[in-house]
Amino acid sequence: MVQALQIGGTRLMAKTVYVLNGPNLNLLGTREPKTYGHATLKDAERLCRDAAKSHKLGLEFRQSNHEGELIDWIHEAGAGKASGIVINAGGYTHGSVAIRDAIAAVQVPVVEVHISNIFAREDFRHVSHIAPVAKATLSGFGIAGYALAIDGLAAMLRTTRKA
Ligand code: CA2
Repeated sequence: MVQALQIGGTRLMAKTVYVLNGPNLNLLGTREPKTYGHATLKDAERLCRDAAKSHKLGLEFRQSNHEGELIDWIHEAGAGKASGIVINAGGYTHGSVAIRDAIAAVQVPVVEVHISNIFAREDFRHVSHIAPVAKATLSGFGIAGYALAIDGLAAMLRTTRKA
């Protein structure tokens, strides 16, 4: 993992992407295949590792069933450990003001990802508290959405560096 480095007077940006997964995503591939497919979270991690490697980015891939732990990780990523965050907040997407506030508080770009198309499901899933504070949202690409989110983040980081 490459973190922020100070060389002389020059501060180099962290080149790691944090991929954070919320509650119940550890169950991926074991239940509800019609909605989430047969792939596991480990499969999603593999896709992320390949995508990050292709962009010469490091990867931290984590899952938690606890809101506070996810918030701690967002703070950690924002405190110089990461250059961007990909987050699937699971059910917290539709209910957690605290996760939304944590995302709004960090300076790094955040991309929201959902395996299923949340807009084609129950009404309560149509609202994301994260979307208004995220740079982008991907929803409905299955686990391929994770790799697409890293591709998009890498493109954003390239643009930011040139500016
Ligand atoms: O589509 C997504 O990625 C979701 O973020 C998944 C969440 C759901 O609450 C969101 O509305 C959309 C649920 C994650 C739970 O995943 C399971 C996977 C297999 C079996 C049971 C749950």
